Amino acid sequence: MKLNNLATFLLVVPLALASAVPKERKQTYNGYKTYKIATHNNPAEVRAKIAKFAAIPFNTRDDVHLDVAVPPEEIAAFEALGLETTVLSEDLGADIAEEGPLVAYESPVGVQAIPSLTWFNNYHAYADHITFFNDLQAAFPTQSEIFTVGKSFQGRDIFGIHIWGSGGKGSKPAIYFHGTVHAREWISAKVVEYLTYNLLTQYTNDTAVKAIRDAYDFYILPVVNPDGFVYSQTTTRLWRKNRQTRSGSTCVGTDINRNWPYKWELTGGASTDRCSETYKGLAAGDTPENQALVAFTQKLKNGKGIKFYVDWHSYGQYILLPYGYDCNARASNHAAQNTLAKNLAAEIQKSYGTRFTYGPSCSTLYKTTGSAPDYLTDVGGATYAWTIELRPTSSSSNGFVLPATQILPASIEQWNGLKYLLANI
Ligand code: 0X9
Ligand code: ZN
Repeated sequence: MKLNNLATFLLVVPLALASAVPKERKQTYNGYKTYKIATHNNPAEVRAKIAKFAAIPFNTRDDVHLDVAVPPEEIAAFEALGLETTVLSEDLGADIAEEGPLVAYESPVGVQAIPSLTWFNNYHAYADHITFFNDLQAAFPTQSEIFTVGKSFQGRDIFGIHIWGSGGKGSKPAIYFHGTVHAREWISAKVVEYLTYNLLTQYTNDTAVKAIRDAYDFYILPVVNPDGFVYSQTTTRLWRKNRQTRSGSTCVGTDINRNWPYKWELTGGASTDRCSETYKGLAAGDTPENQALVAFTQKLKNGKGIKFYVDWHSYGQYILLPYGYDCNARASNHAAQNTLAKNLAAEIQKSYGTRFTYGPSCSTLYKTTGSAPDYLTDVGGATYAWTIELRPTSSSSNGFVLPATQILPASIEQWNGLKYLLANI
């Protein structure tokens, strides 16, 4: 082979190989219409009827209704089925456009400068979430530090911030938050970041904040499923699980909130189908994300203990108390939990009138096995371990896709709620 031919070969072959590898393109969802289909306790029948469609189911509880996004070319045939439907949205693509673009974040200028509140006007790429958190910590170096608990399946750090008060680092019981275990629930990272922002910036301005900061150590992880979160931003907006591959299946992803090693083995609250949105894994705790979170949870338990855990999700506007694994099981301090949740809902409502429903998670929403709050309660020893499902309500829209204009109000109402909560536990 002559040299110039070799050069051509070297240039062309990699290009040809590259084009042979399918590159995943970003899913736009333009023209997708979303529906709520009534299932009347027979979701299998509805699922069978729509099996031939490329419609994407996007809710996890389907005994009452199954929510689906139908591609434009299938809308006529789907409607001809005559199912009992309500239209949630005429165009999911338009809703995603309203959610706004991922705006580039700019670090504040100056030594120990506090990031701008404009962070909460838009959604941002995952890399910017890391920078924002680092910037925020750097502005309060004597009261906080960044930590990592381990790595995701694809090797990203699972990070958080530890914030302490006048008692010094690690001297008080833990307030422990996880955000974005479900990739598509973007509002969860934002709300958790807003709470973090205020815990740090209001310490010297607000005596109520000083009191809660001095009473607890805070451990806040805004994105515990970084691989899924990145994938929801680059490729499939409605991605939920992690991005773990397993031999013998083309379906990707395990639901980290069905993988915790507690009541994992029970049936009816998770799926053994690898393609399901609630796939539980092959064994309890067989996701790297869960292993990292379990190890860190044990560390907190063995330290000063865990006073309050919240797993921040969306959507539906719920405050969910233990347990998920059994609809009749109640925490030993259930009465106190219920009163607190009731008062929290009232406090949240004061800001913008947003209504949150509260109660034990299984009986209020649905059964879940291997979920975080059950583990935190019975194994982690947390006094309270809740799930909070943020805006919007479950009946209004494409819940995971919340317009950027709602980031701040959704965050402020939780901040006001949190101040109440932590002053009353
Ligand atoms: O299914 C989940 O993991 C949570 N809902 S979501 O729509 N964000 O996926 C709910 C977890 C709450 N726990 C129970 N219902 N048991
Ligand atoms: Zn969720």
